[in-house]
Amino acid sequence: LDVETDLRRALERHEMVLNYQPIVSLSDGRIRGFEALARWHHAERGDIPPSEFIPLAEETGMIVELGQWVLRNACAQMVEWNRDFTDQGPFEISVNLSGRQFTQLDLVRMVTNSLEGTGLQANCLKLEITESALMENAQRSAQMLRHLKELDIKVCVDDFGTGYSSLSYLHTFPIDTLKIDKSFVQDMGRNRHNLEIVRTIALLAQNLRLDVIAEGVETPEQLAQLRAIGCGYAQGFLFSRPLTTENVRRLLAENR
Ligand code: G
Ligand code: G
Ligand code: MN
Ligand code: NA
Repeated sequence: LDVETDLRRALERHEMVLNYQPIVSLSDGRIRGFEALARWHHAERGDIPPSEFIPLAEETGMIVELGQWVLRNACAQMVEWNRDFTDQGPFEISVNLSGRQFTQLDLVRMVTNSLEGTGLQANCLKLEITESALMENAQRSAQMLRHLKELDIKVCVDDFGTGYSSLSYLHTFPIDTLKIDKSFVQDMGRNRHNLEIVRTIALLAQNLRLDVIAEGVETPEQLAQLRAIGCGYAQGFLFSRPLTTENVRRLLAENR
């Protein structure tokens, strides 16, 4: 099976779609934005999860084309919702970048093209980069982040707490948001240690003037603990699973 051909065909045949998971402000319960999550409904093989096809796309180099498609589509979608739901927005759209995408030389141009091509306001776009991808080459990352920030977009460190950030780098990276990895959030109730880790990350974010999002929030108990800690934003099945575009539209229409 030729994965590269398969991936290319997936885009042409519209087998690839984006789902959107709401990110909620804990201060007022409003939707702050959405994370775009790629889904592959393969015609013969059924659903293939991103944990499988993203690494394949990286190996074959198809990640460049796929990433371009994701970014462009997510930006276009957000222009539409920000136009149709001015009562609730403007929303931010978070787009994941793999390590390989983040080191792509023409990333800045790709982002610029997506913004100009869709008309999305730059400060409505947030790129999510994992802590480990950022730390792979911290100096090069700092430089790439500076170029991205010149576009006036936002940057979120994904899966925070699972990599090895040196605090001195964190301080010099021009980032906007820390997203606390779900492994810590999901274990808060059972494991006192993880509750303290979440509290410490929230405090760190506060001191560095960064927004903080807890991901993987599934229970009202976790939500209560996050509120008590003073965590600003949350994302997880408790609020909503990743939704199809039709279901996001329905949700926003109901919220009016
Ligand atoms: O949605 P789900 O939990 O299955 O996502 C699994 C992983 O795939 C997550 O780490 C997520 O960041 C990643 N992922 C989902 N969509 C994209 C995408 O469009 N681009 C990249 N690079 N990663 C994605
Ligand atoms: O690595 P990244 O944070 O980009 O991945 C986000 C993934 O987390 C998505 O695949 C999404 O489906 C998943 N996710 C979102 N909310 C929850 C949740 O409450 N519980 C679990 N187990 N997974 C979640
Ligand atoms: Mn993410
Ligand atoms: Na994550």
